[in-house]
Amino acid sequence: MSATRPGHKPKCKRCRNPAVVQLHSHHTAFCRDCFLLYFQRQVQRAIDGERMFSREEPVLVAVSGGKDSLALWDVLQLLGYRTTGLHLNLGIGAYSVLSRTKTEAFARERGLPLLQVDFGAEGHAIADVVGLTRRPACSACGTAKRHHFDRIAMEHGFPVVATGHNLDDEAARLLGNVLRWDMNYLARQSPVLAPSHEKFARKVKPLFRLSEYETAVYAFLRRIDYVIEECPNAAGASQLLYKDVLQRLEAEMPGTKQNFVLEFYRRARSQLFAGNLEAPTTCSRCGLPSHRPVCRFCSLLDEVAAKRQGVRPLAQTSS
Ligand code: Q46
Ligand code: ZN
Repeated sequence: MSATRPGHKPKCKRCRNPAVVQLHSHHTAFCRDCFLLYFQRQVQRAIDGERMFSREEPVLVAVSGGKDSLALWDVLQLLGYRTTGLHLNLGIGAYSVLSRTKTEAFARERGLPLLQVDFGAEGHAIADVVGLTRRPACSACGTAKRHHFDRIAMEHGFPVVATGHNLDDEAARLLGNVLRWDMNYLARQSPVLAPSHEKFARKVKPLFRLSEYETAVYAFLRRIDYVIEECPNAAGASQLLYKDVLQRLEAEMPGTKQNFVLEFYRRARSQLFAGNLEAPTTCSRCGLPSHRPVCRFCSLLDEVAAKRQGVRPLAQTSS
């Protein structure tokens, strides 16, 4: 962090009014209005620079009720895009109840359309799946989320699904992938995942240039009421450790996270993986994209059904 002289009140770099936020990684400071403008411009730059979507395309925004996804929905609306929210009620106790309440209130207050999927009603509440299969919660949750993003996008005619992943999420994910040298995941880590299958929506991350701190400031300044509590399953997740390590590096060397992620996208990724992505085929059960004959989600449902009946699953779940 850069030191501020005692009694020195930072000024907005744009308009010279008193600043309310300092961004050390950009060596700058902004007042409220100029920060909101900066935030919008960063999102617009991400959308245009990565050709995420056009103004004509309807965008399905995955909204959890947390600050990032609600900030994303808010800024896309302000920028004039055609958005519909998609909330997945994961079935993780009080956390899911609160997440749904905040998401519904956000949509209602702004008159925005919201689609919902209830994992409990679909027979795979995450708490039940974990209890039955002993799978790590986040692995089951991620599999089910990806399935429903594609299913809802396809059923409702959305060519693109936007998620609220920010720079810190991308940096933590990149660090994890590099530490394991997971070439498959590295190849798929991108601000835009283009459809490689007719039933595969384009996945985009318009907040990838903005840090978690910046989205928190945006949500605060825009008075967005979001779920502050983390998912109880996030505690102890390696992602949090990676974020902590990266934050310590960032504190000593502002701009580290930005360089790490943006240079990976700008230079390293294309050189390492040009044309190397294996296209998925089709799951024989649900008809959605899959890299195996029966997709991970259908295998998960098999496993849950088998455990409920006390028999072995038909499709193996490991790949
Ligand atoms: S919601 Fe699901 Fe996260 Fe909770 S169970 Fe893990 S993946 S931590 S973004
Ligand atoms: Zn399937």
